[in-house]
Amino acid sequence: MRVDVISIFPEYFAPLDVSLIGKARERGILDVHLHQLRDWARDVHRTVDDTPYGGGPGMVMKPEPWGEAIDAVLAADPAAQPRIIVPTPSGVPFTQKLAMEYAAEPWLLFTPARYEGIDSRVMAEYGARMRVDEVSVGDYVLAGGEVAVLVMVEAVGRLLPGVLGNAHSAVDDSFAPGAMENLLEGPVYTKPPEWRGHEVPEILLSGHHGKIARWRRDEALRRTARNRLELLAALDPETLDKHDRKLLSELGFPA
Ligand code: JEW
Repeated sequence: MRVDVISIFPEYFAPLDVSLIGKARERGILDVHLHQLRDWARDVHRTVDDTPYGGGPGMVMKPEPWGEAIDAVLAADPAAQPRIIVPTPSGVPFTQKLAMEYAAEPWLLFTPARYEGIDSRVMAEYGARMRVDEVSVGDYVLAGGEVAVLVMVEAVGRLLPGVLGNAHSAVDDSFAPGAMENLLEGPVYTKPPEWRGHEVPEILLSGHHGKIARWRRDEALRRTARNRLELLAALDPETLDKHDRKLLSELGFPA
C-alpha cells in the first residue's frame, strides 16, 4: 500500500519510522511519502493560511497550496486515484470497519490541516473526481490533523497482510466485525503468578480451556457493561447464551 501525507509538519510523522509501521515500511509492505505543503506556496513567506470569510476567530488554510500539492501527488501515478482522507472533528467516525476498508485500498492520501481547517472548496474540487472522506478519530478537538493521521495509519497498517505475525492476527480484535460481537476485551496477565500481593486469577493457571473461555467471556461482558453501555445495548440477543443472560441479569442488566 502507498500512503502519501501532505502537511506543514512532515516531521510530525517520525513515529512512522518505528515499531510495527517502521517494520512494515522496511519490508516494503507500506510505502510512505511525506510532503511539505509549504513547498507549493507561491509567496516569499510560503503562506498557507488566511482570514475566514464571514469573520470569526482563527485562520483557514488557503485552497491554492493544497490544490497544487494534491495535483503533484496525483501526478505520481496518473493511471490510479488515491482515496483522499481529510481529518476533521466534523467528519464521519473512524471505526475498525473504516480501517478495514482503507486497508483494502492500494493508495491513500492524507491531508492533515492546522488552524480552523482547509477551505471547503478543496474537498469539493477533489470530491467531484474521486472519493474524499472527511473523518473524525474521536469526539475531542485536536490542534491539527497530524495525530489523527498517525492513529489511522497505525490502525490500517496493522491490518495489511504480513504486518502482524500469524501468532496474533487481526481477525479477533474487539471491534473487528464478526469477532467477539463487539464485546470489549477482558483483562490480561503474564508471569509472575503473584506480583506485589496481586494474584493472577486461578482459573487462568488451571489448564481448563473451556472454563478459561467462559471466564474470559464473563470478564468481557462485565467490562462492556461497565465501560460501554451503548455496545452492550447493541448486542444481538441471539448471540447471548444462558450463562451470558444470567451474568448480565446479576449485573443489573435484564435481557
Ligand atoms: C482535527 C484536523 C485541523 C480531528 C478530531 N479542523 C478543525 C478545527 C480545529 C479546531 C477547532 C475547530 C476546527 C483544529 N484542527 C483540527 C482538528 C483534525 C484539524 C485543525 C480533529 N478531533 N480534532 N477527531
